[in-house]
Amino acid sequence: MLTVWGRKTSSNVQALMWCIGELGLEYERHDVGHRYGGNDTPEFLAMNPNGTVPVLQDGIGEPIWETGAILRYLAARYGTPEFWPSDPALRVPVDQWAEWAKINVTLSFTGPVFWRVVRTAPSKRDPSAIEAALAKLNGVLAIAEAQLGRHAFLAGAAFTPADIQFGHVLYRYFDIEIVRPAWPNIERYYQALTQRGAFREHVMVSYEELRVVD
Ligand SMILES: N[C@@H](CCC(=O)N[C@@H](CS)C(=O)NCC(=O)O)C(=O)O
Repeated sequence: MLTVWGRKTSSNVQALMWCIGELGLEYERHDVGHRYGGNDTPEFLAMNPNGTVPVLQDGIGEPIWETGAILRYLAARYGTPEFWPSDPALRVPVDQWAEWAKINVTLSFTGPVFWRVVRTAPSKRDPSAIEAALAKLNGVLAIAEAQLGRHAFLAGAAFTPADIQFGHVLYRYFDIEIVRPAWPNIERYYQALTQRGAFREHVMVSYEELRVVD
């Protein structure tokens, strides 16, 4: 049994839960973080000194933090060779695109765009900052658009953790009120993700509890 600490509106928790769902693993999840609190207690900080979610514990094993590390742990322990190949030469594109998505897409979207649009009161929003952030994000998404023109999934023909690190922000990207260029390949890919049960259950989740209003 897996235990997850983290609220379901956290994008990183969503990535982890989507992975758990894809792998068909049993879990229990505790709402922690943001309005639920609980991530500044001595008990939580003993599990994760950063005070961030998610944290995963597999059975009575050591608690694990950093979503990328958790995904790799689950992939290695419970995934198929197609999901996360054991051959380093076959695995490296998966890790490469997963790292790329985490560092470029997530960091260019969540704070700079999503927070400025949803987690900022309308009267305090800064349209020029949002526009500049979208321009930067678009430069990164153009790389994904080209890659998805060549492959069904981000790292090739198979669904892998790279798709989780990239795809988990797409629900919010396509749902919030922003200007989006046409991305035919990303849109085709996103539509395919929305057909996956685990994506629908764990990623297509209301973010209204995060919204800041005037
Ligand atoms: N690099 C960490 C970042 C974790 C992180 O920043 N989590 C956010 C939620 S997405 C958090 O804990 N925020 C504080 C809170 O929810 O109270 C990871 O990938 O797991």
